[in-house]
Amino acid sequence: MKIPKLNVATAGMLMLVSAAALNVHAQQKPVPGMSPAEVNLQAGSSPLSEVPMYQSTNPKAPPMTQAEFDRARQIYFERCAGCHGVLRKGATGKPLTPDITVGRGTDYLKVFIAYGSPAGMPNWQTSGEMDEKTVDLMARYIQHDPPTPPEFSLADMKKTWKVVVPPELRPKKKLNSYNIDNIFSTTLRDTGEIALIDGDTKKIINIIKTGYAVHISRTSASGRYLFVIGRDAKVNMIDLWMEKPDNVAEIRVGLEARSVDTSKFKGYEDKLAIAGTYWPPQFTIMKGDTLEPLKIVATRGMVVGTQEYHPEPRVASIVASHFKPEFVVNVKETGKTLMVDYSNLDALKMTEIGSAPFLHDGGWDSSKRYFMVAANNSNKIAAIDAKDGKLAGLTEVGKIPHPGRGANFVHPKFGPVWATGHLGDETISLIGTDPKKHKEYAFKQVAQLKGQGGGNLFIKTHPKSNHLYTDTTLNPDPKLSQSVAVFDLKNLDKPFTVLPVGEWAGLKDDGAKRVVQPEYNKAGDEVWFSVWSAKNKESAIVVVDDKTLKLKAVIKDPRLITPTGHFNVYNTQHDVY
Ligand code: DHE
Repeated sequence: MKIPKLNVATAGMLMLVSAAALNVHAQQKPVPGMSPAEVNLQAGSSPLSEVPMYQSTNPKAPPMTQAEFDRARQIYFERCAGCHGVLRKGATGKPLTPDITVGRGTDYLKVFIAYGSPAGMPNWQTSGEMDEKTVDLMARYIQHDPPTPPEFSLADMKKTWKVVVPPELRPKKKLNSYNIDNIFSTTLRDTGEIALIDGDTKKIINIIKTGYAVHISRTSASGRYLFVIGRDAKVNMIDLWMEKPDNVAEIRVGLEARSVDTSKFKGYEDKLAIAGTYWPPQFTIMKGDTLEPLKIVATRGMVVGTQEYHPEPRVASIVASHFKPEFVVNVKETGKTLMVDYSNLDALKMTEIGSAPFLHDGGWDSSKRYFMVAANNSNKIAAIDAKDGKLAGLTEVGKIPHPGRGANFVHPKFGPVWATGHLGDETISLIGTDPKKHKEYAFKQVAQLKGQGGGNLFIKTHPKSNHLYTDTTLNPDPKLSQSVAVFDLKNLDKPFTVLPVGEWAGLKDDGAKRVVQPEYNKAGDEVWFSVWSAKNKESAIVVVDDKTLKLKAVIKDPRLITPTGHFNVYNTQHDVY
C-alpha cells in the first residue's frame, strides 16, 4: 500500500478504530499507551454487527456501495465499536464522527488505520490484521454518518418475552436434593450457555441455553432464582427448586447488554429484576417472577464535569441496595451512578451521583453500605453511599482498575479495606471503607500490594479465609496468565505464593489456558478457577484447597467449553467477597 507521509507519532489527535482482535485468545501486538490487556478486553465483538441499520450517506464523504457499507459496518461493530462506541462519539477511543473525519480525508485516515497511533490505536495493516483494501474501506466508512441501530421498546421486548413455566406451575417446595447454596453457575462464553455445577460433588447438574456470549449470573434475594444475561441482552431466569433446575422465563431487553440484578431490600425480595443495556442506552425493570417488562428508563444525557450531551451512555454494573428499595445503576460514559427507587414505578425517583468516567465494574464494601465502582478511564474508584445517596469519596488508584466485585478484608492498621487489581499495572490498591472507626483512611487508597503483573481481571477473598487471590488473565506472558498470585492476609509483607492453576488442569492440548476469576464455595474453604482456552480446545475448572493452597479437584467435561466467570449461589446472593 502506498501510504501518504504523515508524522504518526505527533498525530495522536485523531485516534481511529481501536481495539484489536475480538478474541481474548488472539495474539495481541503491543500497543503503545494502551496495555495489550486493555485492548484485548475492550475489543469484544458486538452483537450489533448482525443488526440491520439505516444507511444515511454523507454527500461530502467518499462514495461507497451498499455492499461496501455493509461490510465496513460489520467490521466496525466487530472490531471498533467496543472502544469508539456505536455512534462513534468516542469512549476509550477518540470520537469518529464525520465533522472530524471528513476534514481529515481518506489518505490521512488510512495512515492511522494502517500504522496505529501512540495513543493506543492498533496498527491494523502492518500487524497483518487488515489488508490494504479493508483499510481503504474503513477510512471511507468512518467519513459517513454512523448508522444507528434501532431502538428497543416495550413492544419489542414483549415479542421476545417467554414464560416457559408460569409461577403457578412451578414447584411449591424444593424438588431436588442439591445443596442449592453451594451450586456454581459457570459462564460458557462461546456456546451461549451456563453450566450449573454441584459444588459439593463437583458434578454438572445441567447445561442451560442462555444468550449469545453470556456474561454474568446473579442470584435472587431468596436464593431460589438465578438470572443470567448474554451480550445480546437476553435475560434467562432459572428456577433452582426444579427437579433439574432449568429456564422458567426469558426476554430480550435490548440489542447488547452486560448487567442484571434483582431487588434485595426487605419486603421487596424477588419482586423485581433489572437489566442494563449497552444498546439502546437504557435499563429495564421487570417483574421478578416472570420477567415481564414494566419500566424502561433511558440513560442518554450529560457527561459529568463537561456536561456535554452523550447519545449512548452504556449501562455498566448494577447492584441492588440493602438500605433502600433502590437499584444502583452505573452509567459508563457519563460517569454517573443512578440510585433508582423502585418503590413506585409510576412516579420513579432517581438520585443522580456524578463521579468520573467511565464507570465499569464494582462491589460492596463489607458493610454493604458503600458501592465501590471503578471509573476505569480515570484510574479512580468512586465510593457511593447507598444509605445517604451521595458520593462518599473518589480516590486515585493504579492504571485501569478492574475489580470485578473486589475483595473485603480487615487490615491490621487501616481497618476494613476493599481491594481492586488493575488491567494496566501490577498493583493491588487497598481502600479504607470504615468512616466511623478509621476516618482518616476512609475512601482513600491506603496501601498498594505488588502482584505478579498487569492484566488482572478479578480478585477475591472470603470472610473465613486468610488469603487474597488475584488472577492475571490478560497478561501477555503465558506464565502469568496461566497462574494466580495468593497473598497471606495475616502477613501482607510476605511475598505472594504463585499457584500454577493452568498446569494443574492437566489439559491435553496447547490452548491458551488463561486462568480466570477466583470464586469461593459457600464454606469459604475452596476456591474455583476457570482455565479458559479457545472454543476448539479443552478447558477445565480447577478447585484449590484454601487452607493448604494445594490442588483439590479438576472438573473436566467436553461440555465445559470456554468457561470464564463463575458465581456461587450463596456468595452471590449475599454479596460475600
Ligand atoms: Fe465483563 C462483569 C462489561 C469483557 C467476564 N463486565 C462485567 C460488568 C460489566 C462488564 C459492565 C459488570 C456487571 C455487573 O456487575 O452488573 N466485560 C464488559 C465489557 O464491556 C468488556 C470489557 C468487553 C465486552 O465486549 O464485553 C467485558 N468480561 C469481559 C471478558 O472478556 C470476560 C473476561 C470473559 C467473558 O466471559 O466474557 C468478562 N465480566 C466478566 C465477569 C464479570 C464481568 C466474570 C462478573 C464479575 C463479578 O465478579 O461479578
